[in-house]
Amino acid sequence: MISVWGGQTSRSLRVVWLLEEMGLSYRVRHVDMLAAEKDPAWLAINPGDFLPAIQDGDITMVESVAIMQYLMGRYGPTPLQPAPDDPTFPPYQQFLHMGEAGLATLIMVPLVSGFIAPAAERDNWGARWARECVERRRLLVRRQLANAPYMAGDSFTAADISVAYALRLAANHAGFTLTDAEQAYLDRTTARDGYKRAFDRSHEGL
Ligand SMILES: N[C@@H](CCC(=O)N[C@@H](CS)C(=O)NCC(=O)O)C(=O)O
Repeated sequence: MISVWGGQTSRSLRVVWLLEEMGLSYRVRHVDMLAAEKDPAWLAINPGDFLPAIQDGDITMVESVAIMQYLMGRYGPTPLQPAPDDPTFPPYQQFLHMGEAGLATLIMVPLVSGFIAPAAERDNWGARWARECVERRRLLVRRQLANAPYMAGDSFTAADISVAYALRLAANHAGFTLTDAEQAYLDRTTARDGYKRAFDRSHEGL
């Protein structure tokens, strides 16, 4: 069985959401990132100490988007991933990666600066720069939403799992204000049964 090492609001939600959408069996192993003493079993999985990670038989992987690509490749085909010759593949691929590399990674900077940094370091140039980058990059999301309900076009794909997670992180944990179109998109994607099950499984036993 696939094990997902994660936390309630961590990027493991992306992986669990994908697993739910694909109807695959898995178990969640919670990691307390704030624990004074790290669980040696967790550090053996990811000595870099960041979430999520998965184990699937002999395979251990980190990086949420790479994990999603692995799961779709290994257990697909799935409508969550258009074929490379499909016209929706280029926007799919772009937004799948933009959700993490272009958005969530940058969102983390104002997030940790605003909520974790010592008070004197909260308002800093790097955090302001990262926030402005995110604001500009969201223009690409909004341009897409002006033309289609989902990042790849008319159908929900893994690119939406990636981008919706980033918007949720921005709005719920980093003080960004979503536009009406972004909020409607977030509502639309997170209204899916797959998301609701993923959210519940991610919080189970806590
Ligand atoms: N690019 C990575 C980012 C992983 C990441 O930053 N995870 C956060 C939780 S959502 C974390 O564990 N942060 C703690 C740290 O990096 O020390 C991915 O998509 O999996």
